[in-house]
Amino acid sequence: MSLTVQDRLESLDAALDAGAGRLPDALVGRCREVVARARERGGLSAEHTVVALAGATGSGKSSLFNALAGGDLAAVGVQRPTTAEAMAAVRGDGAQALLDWLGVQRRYRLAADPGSAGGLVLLDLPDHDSVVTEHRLRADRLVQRADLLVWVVDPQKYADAALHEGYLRPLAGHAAVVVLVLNQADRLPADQVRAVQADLHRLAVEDGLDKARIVAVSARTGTGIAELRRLLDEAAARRRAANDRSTADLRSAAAHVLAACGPPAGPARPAATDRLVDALAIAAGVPVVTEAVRRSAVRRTGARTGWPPVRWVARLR
Ligand SMILES: Nc1nc2c(ncn2[C@@H]2O[C@H](COP(=O)(O)OP(=O)(O)O)[C@@H](O)[C@H]2O)c(=O)[nH]1
Ligand SMILES: [Mg+2]
Repeated sequence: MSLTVQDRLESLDAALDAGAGRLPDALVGRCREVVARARERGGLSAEHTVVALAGATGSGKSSLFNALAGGDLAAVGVQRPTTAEAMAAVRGDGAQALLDWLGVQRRYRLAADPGSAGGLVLLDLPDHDSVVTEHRLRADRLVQRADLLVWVVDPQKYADAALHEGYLRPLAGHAAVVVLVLNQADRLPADQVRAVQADLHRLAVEDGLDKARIVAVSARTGTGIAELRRLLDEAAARRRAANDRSTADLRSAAAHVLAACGPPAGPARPAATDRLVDALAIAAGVPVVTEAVRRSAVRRTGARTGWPPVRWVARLR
């Protein structure tokens, strides 16, 4: 799909204008936020890839952060058992405005690595399941703003419903910018690591993240860390993750709007509806639109008109 992020966000914006007052307010509000975020990220460093280490309490995010950052941060360590505020390890100049937008104050510089191209902002997030609301909100904000999401899970909690239903399922269609890391692999024999990885893959498929990469690591022994670092370095070198994240967000938002519109109403469909659907088709990309229409058509079998507020359609005639 050759549509640019700019094409998509303008189309979605136009569709939201056309649908304002007729689409559910909460949906319009969420979609406006998606548009604003994509626009803001597009105005910030394209040289840097923002990688967030997200996950539950004790999964090992902070340990992984230190392992990935190498000796640079080892001296800093993590003073408290839980991470209250995000911390950034930054490679490459010119990330200040991006870090301000992310709202991350604790910043450390990573040594330049001659073997890796592309700027990197590696973030250690507070726990998404923290008992402290403020920590949770900080984590959520960064989950929304990061380019590439590394979800850190452990052998005990990898199947938690709170993770899959609350965080991974809403990221359906985002597989290009999601990596699932099974940490603490040292706690299992090798065959069980493979079994858990396979089960995690099964759950990821259910979450709509079929192609998300899965890596087994141990922050404690160092197993798999080089592979994970290589994966992140490759993403930084490609400089595509910010674009891919915004594209996935905009497609998903457009598909939700389209689903709220219902299926096409047939030959008598008014022109304004066509315009909105065209705008959404551009925002989402045709395959997503087709899929959304099909799903909503199934859900609304029997509905006589595709457009939710029949009143609105009537008013436009
Ligand atoms: N066995 C083992 N323990 C780990 C590993 N990674 C982290 N831990 C331990 O798990 C606990 C929580 O780690 P931490 O990095 O603070 O997790 P966070 O809450 O996700 O940031 C600490 O006691 C770590 O030493 C690992 O790969 N293997
Ligand atoms: Mg932590």
